[in-house]
Amino acid sequence: MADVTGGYRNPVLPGFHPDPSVCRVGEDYYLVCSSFEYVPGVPIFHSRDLVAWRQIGNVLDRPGQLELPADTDASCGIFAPTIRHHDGRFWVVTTNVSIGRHLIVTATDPAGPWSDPVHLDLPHVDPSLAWDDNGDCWLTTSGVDAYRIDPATGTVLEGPLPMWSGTGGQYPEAPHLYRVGDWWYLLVSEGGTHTGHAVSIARARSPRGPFEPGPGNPFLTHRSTDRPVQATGHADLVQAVDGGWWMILLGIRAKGQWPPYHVLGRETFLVPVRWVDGWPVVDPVEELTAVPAGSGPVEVPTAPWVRRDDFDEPRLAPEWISPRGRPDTAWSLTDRPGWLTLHAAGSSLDRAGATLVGRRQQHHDCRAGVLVDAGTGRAGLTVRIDEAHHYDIEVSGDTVRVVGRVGPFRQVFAEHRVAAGPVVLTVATRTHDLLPPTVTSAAQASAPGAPFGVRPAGCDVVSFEVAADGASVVLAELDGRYLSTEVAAGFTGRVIGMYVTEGSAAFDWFEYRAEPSPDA
Ligand code: 6LW
Repeated sequence: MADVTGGYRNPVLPGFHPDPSVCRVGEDYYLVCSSFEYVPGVPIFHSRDLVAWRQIGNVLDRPGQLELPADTDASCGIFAPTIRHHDGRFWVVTTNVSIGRHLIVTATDPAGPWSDPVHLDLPHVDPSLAWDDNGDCWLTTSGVDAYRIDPATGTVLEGPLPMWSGTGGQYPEAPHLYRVGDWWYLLVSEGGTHTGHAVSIARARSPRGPFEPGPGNPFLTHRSTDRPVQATGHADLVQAVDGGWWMILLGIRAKGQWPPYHVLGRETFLVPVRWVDGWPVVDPVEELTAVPAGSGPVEVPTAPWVRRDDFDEPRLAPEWISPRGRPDTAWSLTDRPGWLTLHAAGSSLDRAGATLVGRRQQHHDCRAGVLVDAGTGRAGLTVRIDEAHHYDIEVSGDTVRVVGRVGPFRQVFAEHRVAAGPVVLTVATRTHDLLPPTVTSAAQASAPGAPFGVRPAGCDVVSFEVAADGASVVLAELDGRYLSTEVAAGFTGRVIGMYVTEGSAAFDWFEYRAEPSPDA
């Protein structure tokens, strides 16, 4: 890691953390982002410097708050929350697109508990809240429309009032209203969430408008550039303790030869904001951002980035997520103390309903391993985007198998015999931008059931290892492009997860480690 005193490294929240929203209370910053079909919903993070974020909980962490129908599609569910602090309480508003409703929850402690939701049956997505000097609460949505509401009951008192819809780009969305001096600023994203993404601004003397567009719109976009960070948009502004302003936003980091692929989903970035003639101005978003010494975030000392869970705590840590639901009958930390026991609820990762507990892949180069005792069951470790895009290493009986599912295709890539008992299963990813276009590892070439070479120059190689009987073997190396957003589509990114698809299995530990790489 370079010495960047007075600077910081982006993304500040790597891995699939899109649609970020931020607020400050005193010296503390809180950030939320989208969770889609995963539960618990809406991860919430705390920071003192806008750079180092620690997850303190999930806003929607119990079934009564979050209804996700069993047939919720991948990338549906919870979209684009906004967090604000008003009148001594935190407020989060978001949309559950799977039931077509916005919802508002509140808390006095952002770590929770959060209230039961108040629902609003209004169109569009990306709701945001702002309070004016009269105490009126304004809900804004994509479109861009405003409603005056009673946030305690969800009653609409007035609206929709059309506001300002950007400069003509598609999908005007992610609106946020801010009072700055005598003006109300309306921040809007447009151009769609992919490479056309852009951020524009307008202002008015009242939330009702009329809005006057800024002179430099869009004031942030990376469209039609070859910058390493792309798709910059869906932004939120925050004023720091020292009076300076910052903007958080989503972006993607694509890898590989043309066309590039992104595998970590949309991530959260940070840029300093300066005001010029009453309008916010930002520089392009860099992975390494220098800021004048003393004027803002400083680089946090980097220890090796490791997250290990020995499952010794009475509760699951907040970063563990599961697609569509995690019924109490499907998992336990007490069946076998010190182990996470999973019970099969479905027989295949190819369909919704399988028992899976995972975390976001946050680095292009990483290793994740588990010690699993599958007993008489079938259990493993998967790298997934959704039910139709995942690579798995699993054990059942004396056989460890590597399986891939991509679109309509399913393939067993390797099978390997082990003695009965717990095994260590590992997945590792490494970027391959600099290697020649075709690489076939000796292990992969000799692996039974692995008939094809891999072509890893696209973005990364995902490799699968088993350690048992005192030996560690790489069973397969698979092309990571098939687990990218460009192939799978959707709004999420990769998740690495423990699963069981037959009987029960216990996991003693899970360790995730960022491996050294240019962007670690
Ligand atoms: C979200 C929209 C967007 O509602 O993607 O990037 C959608 N912007 O604002 C889902 O994340």
